Amino acid sequence: MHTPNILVINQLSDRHISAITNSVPGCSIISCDLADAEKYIDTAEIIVAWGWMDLQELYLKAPKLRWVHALSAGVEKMLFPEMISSSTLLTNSRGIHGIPMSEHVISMILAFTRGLNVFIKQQQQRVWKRTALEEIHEKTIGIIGLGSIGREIAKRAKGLGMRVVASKREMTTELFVDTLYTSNQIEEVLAVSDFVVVTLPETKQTQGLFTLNLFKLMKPSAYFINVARGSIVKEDDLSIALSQGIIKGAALDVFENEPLPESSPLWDVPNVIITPHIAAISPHYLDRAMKLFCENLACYCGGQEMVNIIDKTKGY
Ligand code: OXD
Repeated sequence: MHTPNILVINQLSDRHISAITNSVPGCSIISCDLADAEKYIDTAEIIVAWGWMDLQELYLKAPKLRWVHALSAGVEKMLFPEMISSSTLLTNSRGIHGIPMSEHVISMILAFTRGLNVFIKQQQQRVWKRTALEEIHEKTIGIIGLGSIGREIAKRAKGLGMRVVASKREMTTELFVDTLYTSNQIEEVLAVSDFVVVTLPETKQTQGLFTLNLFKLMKPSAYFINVARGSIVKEDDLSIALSQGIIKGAALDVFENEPLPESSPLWDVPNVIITPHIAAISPHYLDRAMKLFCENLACYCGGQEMVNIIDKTKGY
């Protein structure tokens, strides 16, 4: 079996290093921070890093590199021109985000329906005041960009008695979706949804997709939840939609600029829950990511078909 040199730009535990060497005995692994990676780049055939790391400079100094693997689902920073036009393989960690991200989305929906966003603020001010509350039972969730994350959200939403509609590029048979639309029919999803959840990848087609015109198609009572990428939403338009009551509220985990600048109007809009890009965080994340990488590594070294290969022209 082929035994490559692997440069992992993340600190790995002994357990993770053993998992790699168990899947391909004889391979060599360096685990370091981005600042130190240049020292080891000469011999690296595989780089494992996060999709938000700027690897362009390192990439240009890597004579033996054949494969870059992202520990994240997003690979936006890895799609620089030299990478796109090269034959370097690019893979990501899609498929491991479903559990934490669906739990995050359901918790945002429950936070709005049970008034937690209001009551937590009131508690800080020692205020005892009731407000109108809702149920999620028989409410409609609309998942824009149904994939492995959306499917986990759909499963949990169905379990809570919700109606599930979704949009997706290709039509498939979906166990937990009541009505599936194509990606050209997003309007239909927006019109019927009480909660709109974005789980699209960032691509040229999805950048800036959510403008005021789309928010205007949503119900005024509806909530918008973005756990995908901030660039998919025109943030100024979202602020207008929220402050003018075009939609009721939003739970936002991702932003055009991260960290969200202190000057952003979104901090002050009522009915907005802001989280710092944590929807996928889980104590099991790295274990799942390394398992996926090790399985792919065994395929790479054994000449078998690999999974999660990014189509660099499409961007996902
Ligand atoms: C990812 C993320 O891309 O968590 O993996 O945003």
